[in-house]
Amino acid sequence: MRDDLEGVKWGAAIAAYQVEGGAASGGRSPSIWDTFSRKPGAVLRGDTGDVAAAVFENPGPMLDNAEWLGLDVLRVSISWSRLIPGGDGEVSEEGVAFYRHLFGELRSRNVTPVVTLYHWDLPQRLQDRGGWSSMETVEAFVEYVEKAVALFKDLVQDWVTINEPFCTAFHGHLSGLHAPGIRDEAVALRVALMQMKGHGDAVRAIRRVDPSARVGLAINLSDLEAASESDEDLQAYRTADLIENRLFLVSFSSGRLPDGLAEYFGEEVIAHALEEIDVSLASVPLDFIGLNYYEHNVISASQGKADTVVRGVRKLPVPEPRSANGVATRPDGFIRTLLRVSEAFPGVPVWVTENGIALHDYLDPSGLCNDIERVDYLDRHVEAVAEARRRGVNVEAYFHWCLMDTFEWSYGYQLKYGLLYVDFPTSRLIPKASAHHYRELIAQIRQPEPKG
Ligand code: BGP
Repeated sequence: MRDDLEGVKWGAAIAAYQVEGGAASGGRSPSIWDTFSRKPGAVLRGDTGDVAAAVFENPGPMLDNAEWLGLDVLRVSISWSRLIPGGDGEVSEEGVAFYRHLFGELRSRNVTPVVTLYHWDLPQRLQDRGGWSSMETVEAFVEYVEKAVALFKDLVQDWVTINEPFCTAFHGHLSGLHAPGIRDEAVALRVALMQMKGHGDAVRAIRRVDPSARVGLAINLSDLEAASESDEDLQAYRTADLIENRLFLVSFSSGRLPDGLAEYFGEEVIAHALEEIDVSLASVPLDFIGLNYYEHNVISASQGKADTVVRGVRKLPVPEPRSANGVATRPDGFIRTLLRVSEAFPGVPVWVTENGIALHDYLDPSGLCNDIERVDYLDRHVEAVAEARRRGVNVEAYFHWCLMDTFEWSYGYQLKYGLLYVDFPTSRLIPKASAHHYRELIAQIRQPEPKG
C-alpha cells in the first residue's frame, strides 16, 4: 500500500445521456439533448445519443468491466426523463427497474454507485416551460431528487446534485455549444444562480429523505494563468477566473457572490438574476466537494479569436502535450486546483469526480487500442493526487473520465475519453491499454508493502 494514497477510492465516471441510448425505450421522454442534437450543426456530423453505448439495452458488459477493473466506485447519472418522463409527476416503473438493476448489480460486484442527479439532460417538457431560468424547473428538480433518493436509498448512499453548473449556465445559455443552445448572457447568469438554488434545496431534500446519505456537488474549475504582466492581460485573467471559477467556488462555499460580478454584468442583470434567490442558501454543509478537472489555460486580453463565454478574453493555443481537443495536459494545474478547492471548502473531503483526456482512439490491426498518451496521463494525474495529499488536501476519491467512450456532447462520437473502447455499431467493449494499466495501478496501490 502506498502511504500517500492510502484509503483513496478509485473509480471511473459515466453519464446517462452519453452512454445509455434507448432514447425512446422504457417510456423515456425526450431530454433537451435529444432535441438539441437534432438541430442542424449543433453536434458534429449530426450525431445523437439515441443509441450511444447501448447501456440501457444491455448493461452487463459495462458492469463486468467495472468489476474487472477493480473499481471501488462508479459515478453514474440518472436520466431524469427516464425516471419521471413528464419532468414532474409520475415515476416510470420501467425507469425505476432499470436503475435498481444498475445500482444493485454494481453493488453485487463490489463497486459502489455514486449517483449524479443532474448531468445536463433536462426533460424537454420542462424546457418547454422555461427550463433552468424558470422556478418551475427548480421545484421539479427538488421533487425529482426527493423521489429518486426515496426510491434508491437502500442501494445508493452517495449523491452528486448537479454536474458542472458552469457548463449548463454558460455553454447551455451563452455560447450555445450545449443544450438548450440559448445565447443570452443575462439568461446564463440567471441559470447559474437558479442551479445554486436547486443545489441547496436538493441537498436539504436529500437529507430529509435519507439522513445518512452523503451529498456533494461536481464543479469544474480551470487552472488559469495570465499571458503577461500587462494590465490588459491581468485584467482578462481576472475576468476569466471570475466567471469560470470564482462565481461557483465562492458562491457554493461561502454563500455570497464573488466581488467584481456587478462590474462585469451590470447591476440590473444581477438584480434580475437574483429574483427569488438567496445565495446564502446555496452554501450548505457537504460531505464532499466534487472537482472536475480538465483545463489549464493561458489568458490574454482578446485580440483575434475571443472566448465563447467570457468577454474580453482570449485563450491562447497550448503547446504539447495536449488532448485531441487542444486541452493542455497539466498535472501541475491539477495540484493547484486541488489546493484551491480544498482551501475554499476547509474540512470538506475532495472527490475528483472527473479527470481525463480526449484522444482520437482507434483499434489497430491487432484489435487493440494502444492509448499510450492516456496511460501517461493517468500516471501523472494519480501522482498529482498523491502530491496534493502530501500537501494536505484530503482527496478521498478519484473518478477517471471516462469508463468508456461516449457520445461526447457537441463533439459527437469523434472524441474518445474511455478506458474501454466502444465499438459503437456492435456496442462491444474492448479494454484499452489504459484500462489494463489502471487496473494494475489500482491493484498495486492496494498491495500491502512487503515486510522486511
Ligand atoms: C465534462 C462533462 C463530461 C464530459 C467531459 C469531457 O465537462 O461532465 O460529461 O463530457 O467534460 O470534457 P470536455 O468538455 O473537455 O470535452
